[in-house]
Amino acid sequence: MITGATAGFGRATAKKFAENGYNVIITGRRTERLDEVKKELGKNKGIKVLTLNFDVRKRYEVEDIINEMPDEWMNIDILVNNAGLAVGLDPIDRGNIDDWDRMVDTNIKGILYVTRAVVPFMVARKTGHIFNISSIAGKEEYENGNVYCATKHAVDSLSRSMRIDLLKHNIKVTNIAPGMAETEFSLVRFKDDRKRAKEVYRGVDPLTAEDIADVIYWCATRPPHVCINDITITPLQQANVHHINRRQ
Ligand code: NDP
Ligand code: 8X3
Repeated sequence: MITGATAGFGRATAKKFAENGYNVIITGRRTERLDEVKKELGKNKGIKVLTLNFDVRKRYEVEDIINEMPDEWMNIDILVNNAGLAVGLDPIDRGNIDDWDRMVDTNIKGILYVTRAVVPFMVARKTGHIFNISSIAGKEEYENGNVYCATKHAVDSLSRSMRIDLLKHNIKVTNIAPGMAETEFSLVRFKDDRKRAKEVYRGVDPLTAEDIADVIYWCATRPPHVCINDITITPLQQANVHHINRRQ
């Protein structure tokens, strides 16, 4: 199950797993996009695709839709908690509180609601692998990143907590911390301001969604006794949130 599979990392990850013979559950809010991705994934012979249309912020919707899945889909082996977003880039004294709510509700509460609904099935089977998509913004802070950074720090922390709590149940937990990657992320952050979104990647060859999908797939296909706990991945030109070697 991959949350937020209608774009970016989630869509590329769904494609990677489908190409490698996995049945996939893809989720998101945009129904037309879910249908489009399902059609694309369906080209891989012998695999099944289930689309679930929900907003990860809506606790009861998440619970009901996951609990009402057909029985054959209940045995989720891998959960990729990917749905998330940044909205705005404002100093703490001028931040838009609605933007803050969207980030906290999606990036923290969304992961909690989905994990709480899916993981009991993994615990019952004593197997499973959870991926949480955090960020380098979950390792460090940058100017005006305040609330987004805080939500991703929370994800980073939750990954470690999940690993501890689920240790006795044989469940792997992997925290993924990507740097700059060109997806719909900046368009969402800057509310469809294409010029501002493009400027983020000026003079840099950013990561692609496929780069992240490759890393997730690699982690998921290690031998049973190996758990990759945490991976930070940035473009060659980015050392951390502050140091970027842009071409002039
Ligand atoms: P995209 O904007 O391209 O994709 C985000 C996905 O999340 C979409 O499929 C969207 O689907 C889904 N989503 C957003 N809000 C909700 C919601 N409330 N309920 C359900 N689904 C939702 O961004 P990325 O692929 O870049 O981002 C994926 C994750 O990676 C995020 O958590 C992001 O914070 C993180 N990240 C991104 C980086 C980057 O530079 N791109 C770097 C580090 C981390 P829909 O709109 O259809 O609901
Ligand atoms: C996305 C990467 O550096 O824009 O999480 O916060 S950054």
